[in-house]
Amino acid sequence: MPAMRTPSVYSQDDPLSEAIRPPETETDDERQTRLEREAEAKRVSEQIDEQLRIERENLRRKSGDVKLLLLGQAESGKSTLQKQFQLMYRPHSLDQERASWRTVIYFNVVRSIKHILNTLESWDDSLEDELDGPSGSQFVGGSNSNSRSASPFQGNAASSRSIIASLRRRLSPLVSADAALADRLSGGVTVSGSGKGGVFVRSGWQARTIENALGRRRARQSEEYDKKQDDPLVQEVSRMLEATKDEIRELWALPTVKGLIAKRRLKLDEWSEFFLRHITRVAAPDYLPSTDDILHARIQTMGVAEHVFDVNIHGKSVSWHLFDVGGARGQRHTWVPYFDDANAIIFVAPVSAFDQAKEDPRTNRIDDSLQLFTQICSSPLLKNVHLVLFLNKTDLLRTKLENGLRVQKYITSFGERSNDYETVVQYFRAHFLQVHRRNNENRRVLYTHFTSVVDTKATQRIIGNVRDSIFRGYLQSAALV
Ligand SMILES: Nc1nc2c(ncn2[C@@H]2O[C@H](COP(=O)(O)OP(=O)(O)OP(=O)(O)O)[C@@H](O)[C@H]2O)c(=O)[nH]1
Ligand SMILES: [Mg+2]
Repeated sequence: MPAMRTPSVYSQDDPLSEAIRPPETETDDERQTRLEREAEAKRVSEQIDEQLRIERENLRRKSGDVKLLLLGQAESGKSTLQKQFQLMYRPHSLDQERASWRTVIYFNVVRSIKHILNTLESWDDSLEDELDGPSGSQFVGGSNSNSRSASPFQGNAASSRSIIASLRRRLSPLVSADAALADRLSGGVTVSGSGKGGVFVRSGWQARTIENALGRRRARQSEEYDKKQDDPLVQEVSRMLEATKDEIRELWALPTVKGLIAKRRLKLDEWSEFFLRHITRVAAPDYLPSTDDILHARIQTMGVAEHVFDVNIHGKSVSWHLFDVGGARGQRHTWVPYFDDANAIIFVAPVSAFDQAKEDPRTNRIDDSLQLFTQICSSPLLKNVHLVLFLNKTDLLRTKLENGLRVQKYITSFGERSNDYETVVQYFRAHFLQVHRRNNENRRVLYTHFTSVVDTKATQRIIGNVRDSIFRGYLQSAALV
């Protein structure tokens, strides 16, 4: 057999490498020619790949499918908007998932209680001063207005502390279900990330939560049998919720808690407040989430989830592929592969977030949205894409302004403008329009909507409107092909 070969970059075991291995007698000139030849071959190969990609893309276009990307920062409302599409074009599929949303909603509730208790603990000693001192609250009226007069610390701090301690003790088994629920939702894999929800989820988790609960049984048992099996963890949490619903209500009604919210020492997410307000219903033993509950449930998206809907237009059914992306900073690199054959984008920007700086404490969330929107508008890959902007969470914006929160405090350039809803939304809209104008070589149109995507009736009307405008643009571009 041959003599021992010297180590080389060409694999010794791979027969293909062996075949293309340069002869050991290769001169410098020969080597130069070979490298040039190889570079040319690589270029040709890449050209072929690109042609194949274009052909695939043309085929896809001819097939008539529409690709729509939902983009925007974390918690902007993309997945909620996706649910509205689902509700409109595949309502029975939401019904099939309904029961499994319980896991998410329980998780949202348990996380909220944990957050309240942790905040109470860290403020325990200074609560008295904080809540009884001169009021610096920006809030007037609403549920916050009576927080001071009703402070439990007026005269009886010790008893208030003991109430909190007792609530903490009684709620501790429920709170400790937090990790197990998180684990269940992430499909048994804990992935750390910057997102606030702390749990990442891929599409298809609804089916997986049930699968996990059943110990990933491989046997094909009858569906009837599967349906009867409920996740023991979810059942256990349900029992605990039922047993402690009075304590949860008590905690939520504590003047101390209301006071901390008013002072912005305790910051609760919108979904926390929503489910705590509805705790009697959510904690009922036979609880089945309503559509409204599902729209308010919060679970962070990981990667990109594709949803396909058949959309009827002028009597013709067209498949729409909706891509719901994870908006957290660590997730944004996953978007790019979806850019080059997208037909349309809905960019979702939460305008209620002007007082927040979540992922990066130095960046106001509206600023983050504007920066992201700049990148989207200026991306060469997206220059022919139909562009729609949703200025979302207008309901929450309205409430914040009604509660006396001043925009100027967080966005100094707002200046002395009037702090009313109309002025504020138009001010934000103008900023987005400016970004678009400055990055608009193709003179494409930007369609803007003020939305609250948890509002089904209004959102479905807007979806119809967006569908028609995308379709008009789509027909025009198809005519040019
Ligand atoms: N009140 C109100 N809540 C909203 C609105 N839009 C979204 N939400 C809530 O905000 C939370 C976050 O919404 P998601 O749809 O999960 O956000 P996302 O953009 O998919 O977030 P990522 O998956 O992390 O990128 C959910 O609890 C929603 O119910 C809105 O217009 N009004
Ligand atoms: Mg999402």
